[in-house]
Amino acid sequence: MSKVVLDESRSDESTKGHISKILISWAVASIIGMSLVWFVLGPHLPPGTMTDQAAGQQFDIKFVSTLAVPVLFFVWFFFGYSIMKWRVRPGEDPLAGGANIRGNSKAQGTWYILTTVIVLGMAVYGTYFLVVPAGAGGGEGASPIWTPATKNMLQVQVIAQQWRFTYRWPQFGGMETTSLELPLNTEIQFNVTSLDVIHDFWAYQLGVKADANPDYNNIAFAKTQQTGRFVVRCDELCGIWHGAMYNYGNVVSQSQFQTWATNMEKQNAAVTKLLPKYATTYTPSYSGAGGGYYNTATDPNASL
Ligand SMILES: [Cu+2]
Repeated sequence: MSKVVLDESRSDESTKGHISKILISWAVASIIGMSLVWFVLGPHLPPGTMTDQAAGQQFDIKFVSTLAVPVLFFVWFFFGYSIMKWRVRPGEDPLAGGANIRGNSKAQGTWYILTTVIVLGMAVYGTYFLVVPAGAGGGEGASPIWTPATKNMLQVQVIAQQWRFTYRWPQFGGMETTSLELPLNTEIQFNVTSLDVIHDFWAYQLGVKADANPDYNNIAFAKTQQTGRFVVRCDELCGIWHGAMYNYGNVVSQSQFQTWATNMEKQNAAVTKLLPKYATTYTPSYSGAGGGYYNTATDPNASL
């Protein structure tokens, strides 16, 4: 029979000493870790700060990541300390164990209260920021709950179809472009729709990711605050060329944008005339059977 040896550090009397050792090292490491995540990693977290929406999302990720540090460290520190101090050593009876935590109402109570506060707190935080700042760039449907304070917005209609995005500009004669240029320091209203299946307009660096559904106008807002290039991807599996359904856009100065838009309007004038009148959605049900989005006179499939 093996001899039971319990060293002094495993007795109930020294429990308090163990706990304070764990708590002090955990607290110090947590403060360092949280500062590193907030100040060093934070500014590099996705999706950047090109729009107010993107900056809001970056803040949320930074905030939640910082909160996660003490939780993660507590698990690691408790685990590490347990292995170092309380592991069974050769010759010890594994069943002798240490202090029994079961039935310890203080430990249980603390655990219940702390985890409840953390989970409910994050649920409230997440729900608030999902609704209040423009649906967090996710698209709020046809009648948004939250709208920006300004009425002075650039309207951009995003039209998805297999397998590309095009953009219509009701404030520029209803022209349609294949590229997306946006002016700096401007509130943009994206009206996202689809001509065929479900797509998803994901302008990564703009912090906008809104589903594009046929016969539906999904509205998302974002205010540009930095110039630069951004990528637009389809983020809803939409057929065989889904993976190739992406392009790039630019946030440029307001004067550059004006030049681009007026040039495009002139260049596209002949094509714009052939397009159906600007509307929030385009489906066969809007223009009668057989026509749909396309002009029946030129659409080879109109008789199908
Ligand atoms: Cu798609």
